[in-house]
Amino acid sequence: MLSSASTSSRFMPPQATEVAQNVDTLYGFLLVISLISCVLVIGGLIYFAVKYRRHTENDKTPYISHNATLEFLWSFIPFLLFMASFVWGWIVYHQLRTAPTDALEVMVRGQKWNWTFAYKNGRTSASEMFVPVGQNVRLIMGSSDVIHSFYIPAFRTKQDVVPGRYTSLWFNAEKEGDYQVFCAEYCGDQHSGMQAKIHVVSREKFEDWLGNDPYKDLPLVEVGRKVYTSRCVACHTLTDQKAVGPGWKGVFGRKEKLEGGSDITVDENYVRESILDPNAKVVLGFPRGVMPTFAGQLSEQEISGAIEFIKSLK
Ligand code: HEC
Ligand SMILES: [Cu+2]
Repeated sequence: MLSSASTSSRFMPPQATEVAQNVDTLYGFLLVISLISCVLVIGGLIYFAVKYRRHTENDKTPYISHNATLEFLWSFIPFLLFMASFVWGWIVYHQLRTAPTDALEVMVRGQKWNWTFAYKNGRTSASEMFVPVGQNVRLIMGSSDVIHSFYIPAFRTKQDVVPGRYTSLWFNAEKEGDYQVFCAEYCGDQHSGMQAKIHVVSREKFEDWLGNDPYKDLPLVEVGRKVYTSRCVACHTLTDQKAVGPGWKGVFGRKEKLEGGSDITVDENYVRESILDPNAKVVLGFPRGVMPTFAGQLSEQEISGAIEFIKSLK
């Protein structure tokens, strides 16, 4: 059988949880069984084709109706293998799906095109989350728009994130490190950019982070930069290049043409309204309803920060 060490280093992402090792071992088993079956079937096919090929004009193939022993073996051995894969798969699946009751719970929200996280003490973060090493963690996940899927390759676990209901997954990361999260359900233009990092750190580091105000001592414009890189970067550039939404360079103070024929000078009120009620005024040439509202998601400090940041992009 493939050793899990070699699978992880050569063909697979790192295994950061026990479940990941179990998934890989089962996967290795299936791979080896399939390989052996393939060799037996294709090898047998070639062997018999050569061995029983027509030698002379009047070759006679003996008539064989059946062979009870052989038929039993080629039914019963696969049956055992199928049952073994089923039971083994069921055990690993059960482990993958059943969260321990003592898990640290974190709320996760997917929205085009980023992930945000909320901890019980009120600490929130976007595009990255911190968890202590060796801790059972349960994510309770929802979507604000379309179906997304929270996928952590190194943990070998993935769960759809659906509007209108909560789904969950759990993990226990055994190794400190940064692990990549992908969205694994096509959710529009910037789907492939819908990523996050899970930082698995020591318990002290985690407690530090959890109690830490992420914007402490930061000037507003830097708060805005953080908001931008975690929440707006999927759709807005810092140049005058348009992406999904308008580029931000030089936008502040400019006269903006709107859908419907009117125009408006971009000031603090307009930016604030664009963040909280994006469809109130839609920039000419851009689709309505693509920018999600950030009402209830950004604090006043973050909104002011975003305004300052946009203002700074001359
Ligand atoms: C899913 C894509 C998307 C995300 C994410 C997004 N926006 Fe937008 N944004 C748009 C689109 C599309 C428009 C143009 C249509 C409109 O006005 O609603 C727009 C327009 C704007 C405008 C008006 C710009 C102008 O030229 O007049 C502002 C200001 C703005 N967004 C701010 C933000 C901020 C701040 C964030 C992050 C907190 C953000 N947006 C996140 C898509 C997005
Ligand atoms: Cu997505």
